Amino acid sequence: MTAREKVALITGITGQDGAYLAEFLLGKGYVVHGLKRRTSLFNTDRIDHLYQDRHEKDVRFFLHHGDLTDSSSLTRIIQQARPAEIYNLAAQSHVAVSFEEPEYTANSDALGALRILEAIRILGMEKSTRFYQASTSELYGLVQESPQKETTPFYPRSPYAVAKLYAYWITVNYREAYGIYACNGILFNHESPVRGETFVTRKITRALARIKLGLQDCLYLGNLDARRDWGHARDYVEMMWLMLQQEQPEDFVVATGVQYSVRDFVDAAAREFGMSITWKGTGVAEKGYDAAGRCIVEVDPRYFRPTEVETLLGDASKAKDKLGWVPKISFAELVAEMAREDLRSAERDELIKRHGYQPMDYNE
Ligand code: NDP
Ligand code: GDR
Repeated sequence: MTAREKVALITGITGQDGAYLAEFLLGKGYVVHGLKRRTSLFNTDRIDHLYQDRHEKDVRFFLHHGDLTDSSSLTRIIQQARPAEIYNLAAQSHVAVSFEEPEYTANSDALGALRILEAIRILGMEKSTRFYQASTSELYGLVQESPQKETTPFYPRSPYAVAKLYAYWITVNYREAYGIYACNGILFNHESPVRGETFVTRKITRALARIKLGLQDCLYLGNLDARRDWGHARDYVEMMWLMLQQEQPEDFVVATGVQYSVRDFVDAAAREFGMSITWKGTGVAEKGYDAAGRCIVEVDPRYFRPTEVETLLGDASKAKDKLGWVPKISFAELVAEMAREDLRSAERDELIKRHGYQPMDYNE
């Protein structure tokens, strides 16, 4: 089968990675089916530019209502779409939220993967469908060696990571037990201008843009010392696809091999806005001041997690050696792109405000 005729199903298509992957696969000539949840407000902002009216000719992009917690919808959609590749990106993906909704997180993130693998089996598609599982560097949690690679032992530190650990192993088990072409991409943190607004990078670029334009006074953060290996989502979705194009299914770490702290990210983003931050105090009393001496960053213990992942650093040598993959977008370019896009949207809000309308800010 040529790539032109290939059909893919993406769960989590309305999320950050789903949007980038859908665009990438459509660019390769795929027919793309996406699973989206029913929500009371539209949740398709990130993929609206890909939408095609069903009445158009040669439609290659289809959305279906479904949910990872609902086997019937998953089985039906797989039966209808008969995808050659399934990318399971859907998840309750927020680590802090998983402490508040541990059971739902397990249901969607752990059992969701099982439900899809069972659907493949029930429909007799073991030999015709390849499966990608969105695994995560959070599996390493309390790290046992650094940098982390495919053979590094796991030590999950949140209900999210524990649920993803189940999904990781059920993917390996269905590969070994039933011969399904199933792989785990162990992806380290990856960001973009469409990153969810409550993940730390986007929270920072969005807040600093608004502070610069006088729309907000202060950015409240949790652990400034946490260290992450941050890449760009555009680079990482390419690896998801590459992993499904091999002869044999395997698991891969996807990372940049460079690590920064949350504080470093704040400094880098501030520089993009022409601001500089002076840090004073330590621990919960640490604060960041701008050149005019105004406090614009404060630590709020509300954002601390019951068990934290202090440091993650990936070694993606296997991806480089076997698939020739290396990230193309640097940390500096990532921060610059996110800052630029958030400044644009803050400028829109500022214009609206200047003309007498006060938009509500529901985001934290
Ligand atoms: P997002 O949170 O941006 O997107 C998650 C997607 O899953 C959204 O489309 C969301 O729908 C959907 N979803 C959530 N719950 C359900 C459910 N019960 N049924 C169906 N759909 C559901 O995540 P990312 O795009 O950043 O991440 C993609 C995947 O990769 C996730 O599984 C995440 O855990 C994993 N991952 C992410 C990393 C990262 O740094 N971004 C790193 C490693 C792994 P809606 O839009 O309606 O909320
Ligand atoms: P993470 O991403 O937990 O690594 O999970 P997040 O951006 O939420 O946190 C990164 C680190 O920053 C610290 N932090 C804060 N985090 C948030 N969200 N808000 C804050 O105010 C804040 N202040 C400090 C956190 O404590 C943490 O140490 C992401 C998700 O995309 C997962 O789905 C994915 O599996 C992993 O990345 C790899």
